[in-house]
Amino acid sequence: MFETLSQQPPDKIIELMKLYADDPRAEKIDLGVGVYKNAEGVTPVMRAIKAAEKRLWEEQTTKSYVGLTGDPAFNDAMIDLVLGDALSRPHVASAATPGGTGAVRQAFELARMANPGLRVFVSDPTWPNHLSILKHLGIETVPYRYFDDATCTVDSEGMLADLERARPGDIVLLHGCCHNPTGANPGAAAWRDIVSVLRTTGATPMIDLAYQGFGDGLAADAGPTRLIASSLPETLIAVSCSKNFGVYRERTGALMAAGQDTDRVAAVQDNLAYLNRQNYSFPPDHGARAVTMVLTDPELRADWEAELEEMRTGMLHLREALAAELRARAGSDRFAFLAEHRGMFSRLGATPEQVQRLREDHGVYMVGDSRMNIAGLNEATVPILAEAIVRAGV
Ligand code: PLP
Ligand code: TYF
Repeated sequence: MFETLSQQPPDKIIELMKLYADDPRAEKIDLGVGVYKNAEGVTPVMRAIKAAEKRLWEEQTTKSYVGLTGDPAFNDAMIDLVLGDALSRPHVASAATPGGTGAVRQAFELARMANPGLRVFVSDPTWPNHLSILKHLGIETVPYRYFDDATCTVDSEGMLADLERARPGDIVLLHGCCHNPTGANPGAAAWRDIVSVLRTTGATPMIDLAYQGFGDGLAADAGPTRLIASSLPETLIAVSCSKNFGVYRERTGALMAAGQDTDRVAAVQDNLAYLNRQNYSFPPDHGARAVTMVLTDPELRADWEAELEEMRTGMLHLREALAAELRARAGSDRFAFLAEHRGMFSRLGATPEQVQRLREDHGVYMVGDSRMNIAGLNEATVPILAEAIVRAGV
């Protein structure tokens, strides 16, 4: 029967990882896949996670099943991290999922169960896996304008005009902070306008929150999510712990549904358990348990927040350094947006040919749409990259 299967389109980011690994040049620079790296190019196990895992190893007496929506303490701790005081607990349903991707997938399935004819509005561009999962599920997507290529900022006017076309029963997918792949994010006023458009159209917001703490800080990065969830009748939130806890391969995340009507929230909670059961029954627990310990133990939490803050400010310094090097070498301010973007990524605005030239002539690896992972840089490689960008004619 397998003769009926055809080749699937490859994941461009994972393909680039292989290309980079096969390049023998010592001076190559990896700005491809979105994993955080320190100045030595290492993706570390965060200190607090390491301590929590040690404690888990010492104290854990069973690995028996937990529950279909995961450990209640994990869901409580994550709701507190993401939503703070924006909503009280009865207003939020939550289930642990295998990573943020698992949460995204479950959110789309839940929305499709609620409205089989739904459309999902996605930013142009968005994380390629959003589109690929939606296509796999047979859900119609509607792109909305997002990125202004000329200024490398959010095209708020275009975005709001396109979102006005959403209807009740549609989902509007938003990146809660640190937009992937552009690095450009709506400002406070634009977020308020987005809330107004969502309110008038009656569409349901779904927020993908994969980088809380990587942009302007833990609370600031959750601000738009809190505003939306407290202002509108229903909000879906897909949360990833991969980046901000550095637990990528443990597959740790949560899908939350916030709602003003607590009876409906209870019905959603039941459906989240149902969906987990259909897809993988019990979600992974190890990463979730370590995250819970970090969030609820004051010492571990303080250490985690301190390390996360070092990561965040380190990336901001790299942004500023790169923008300054480019200002000096290009003799213009046209790369100033790099210091304004937030999170791990920035879209440089290079053509596919320039991206190829950067890779082949200079050993600089970025995704084909010219998305760079800023965390792939260090003090020594910033001027090298700036020189390569100018030489490649960007
Ligand atoms: N959403 C976005 C926008 C991402 O960039 C990622 C990145 O990895 C994820 C979701 C989910 O990540 P994971 O499934 O590794 O938690
Ligand atoms: O965008 C990124 O690079 C990260 C990591 O199929 C990633 O989100 C890349 C590809 C993929 C899953 C995660």
